[in-house]
Amino acid sequence: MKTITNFIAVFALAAIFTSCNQNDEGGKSGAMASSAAEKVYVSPGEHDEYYAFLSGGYSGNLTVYGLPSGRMLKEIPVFSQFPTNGYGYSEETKDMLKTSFGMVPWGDSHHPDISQTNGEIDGRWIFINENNTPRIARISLETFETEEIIEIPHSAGNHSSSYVTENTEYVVAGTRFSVPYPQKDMPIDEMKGNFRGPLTFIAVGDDGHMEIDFQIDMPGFNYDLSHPGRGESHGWFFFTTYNTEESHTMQEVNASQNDKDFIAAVNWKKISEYVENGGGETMDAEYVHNVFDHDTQTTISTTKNEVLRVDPRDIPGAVYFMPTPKSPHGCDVDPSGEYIIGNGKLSSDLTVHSFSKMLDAIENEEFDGDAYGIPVLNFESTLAGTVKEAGLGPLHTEFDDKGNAYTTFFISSEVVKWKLDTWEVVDRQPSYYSVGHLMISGGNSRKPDGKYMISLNKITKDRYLPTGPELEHSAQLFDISGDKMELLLDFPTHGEPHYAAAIKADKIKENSKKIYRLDENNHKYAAVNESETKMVREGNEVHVYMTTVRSHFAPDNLEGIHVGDKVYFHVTNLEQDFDVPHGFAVIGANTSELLIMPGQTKTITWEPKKPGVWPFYCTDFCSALHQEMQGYIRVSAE
Ligand code: CUK
Ligand code: CUA
Repeated sequence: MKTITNFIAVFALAAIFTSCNQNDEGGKSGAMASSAAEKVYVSPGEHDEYYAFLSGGYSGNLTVYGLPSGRMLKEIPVFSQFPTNGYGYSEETKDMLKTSFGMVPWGDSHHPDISQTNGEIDGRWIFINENNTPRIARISLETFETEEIIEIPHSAGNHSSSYVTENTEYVVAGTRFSVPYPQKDMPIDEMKGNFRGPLTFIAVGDDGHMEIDFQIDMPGFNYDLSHPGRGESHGWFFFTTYNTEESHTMQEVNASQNDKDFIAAVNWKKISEYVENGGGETMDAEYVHNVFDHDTQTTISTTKNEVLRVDPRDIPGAVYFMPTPKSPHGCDVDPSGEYIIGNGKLSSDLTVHSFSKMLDAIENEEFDGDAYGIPVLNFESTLAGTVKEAGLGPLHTEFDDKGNAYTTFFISSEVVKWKLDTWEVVDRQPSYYSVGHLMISGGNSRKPDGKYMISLNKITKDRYLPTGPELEHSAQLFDISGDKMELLLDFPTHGEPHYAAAIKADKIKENSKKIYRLDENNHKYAAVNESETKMVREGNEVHVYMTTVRSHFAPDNLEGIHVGDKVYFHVTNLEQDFDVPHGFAVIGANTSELLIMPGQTKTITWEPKKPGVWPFYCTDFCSALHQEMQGYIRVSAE
């Protein structure tokens, strides 16, 4: 009953806070606004200081912004088909979206994380998780293209992902919904004690290649978010849990009975050694692993059928639970690696655990029993401190380079700055409205930048010109270099920006690839000069080897095609000038258009439905004679 009352209290307060925010305009008056304007102004032709990568949430993609300007530079398609450049539609890329459930052309992306070396973000790749049909993608920060997607078997709701360890040894995946492990048909109300929550560790090679190394068979709780250890706690990974009640119905009364849930502390180094020495057992698992091969410009898709399961109870010292109050959501580790912050989303306090106290408590066996055979550490034994009454509904914390932490409060709609070690609140700023994650460049690594913070807000309301009932989400840029946070800019985002990652532009911009070389094009259907163009019939399939260069296609008149044929247009862009893509679209296409970058070959299929003479054309305005880039296809009856 007490829990219910607390819950109602929290939401009643939420209503008050929300209405306060709406009365406050959050605008800037004269002098302040002009100083903010100067700080975000990037002159025409100049570049931004940072790249920021924002998750696209239910768009399934990743968007790239420049900071401090807030200009959107690019949308990178990851888990969703993307008509703008044909990703997921073209023959070369559609297998990137293959899963054990078949082609899944949409995803829900949450948490991007940049690869690291020695605990610092290094700008090689960015990883992002898919929550709905559990997957992890790796995107190259040289090409800004999705290069690899691996499905996570036995997971349901891959939310506590895709965070990387200090040297990108592993990227992790979890399961937000506990499930039968392996899946089977059984009564839902027999969940308690029978469902499991496997956590998956995916090894990342020097070339970025991902392989599932092992899966830890954990009790059937909901594994919500995670964070790797840093510095002294490198070798550990921390996961928040909720619904440790294992209730199968989520009416808040059922799932929030326990005053405390757990942070699971996983010693992955120990488990990794155990596995290297032959530990663990293989179990059936069906999952698909897709890799884009730059040489042949095609996706290599492999179906796998087993995974290595480890039982943490077989490995002494591998996993512990730290009790953490009020359904913790975010789990964050400070740059030194000493403090582990659990944000109890139904609380007004923040719980800070100490890594060194945790090790002492393990050593001295200060346990309060166990949960399914996993030792539960005594709450007081690991507690470093509490940030008291900081706000309502804490979700996520990041850090600057001066020993400060910044926590978002969803319900009271604000970002609160507080001091590590003393736990005192030193500043707070409202967010418009209801912030989820926040992001500081390098703020989840050993070396945060401490210059800008962005709050990623869940509710937009009145921040922009109205656009009907559906509004884009909103991010806000703050200057955090001084004592007080200063709001500089609002900018709209595409899809829901759950989380973001940012990096100094000079760490990657020199490596950004400019062009695909024609002499390195080993695509099976490439025509690397006009003399190689042709039309080849194989039964009902017609392969057209086509080239495009300013300002014509070759061939540009096609005859001998019939209703009932399946035509493959393999289009090679012969340009070797930077930034001259050509497009290709054909009337009645039921897939997409193509956007072909110089040096590349891309393919779409077309199944003509009606006899006649039908046009195709270039969709990208490429020269003064762009409108002349056209052709005809004569289609005869079957
Ligand atoms: S999150 Cu995914 S529900 Cu707090 Cu990381 Cu937005
Ligand atoms: Cu090529 Cu327009």
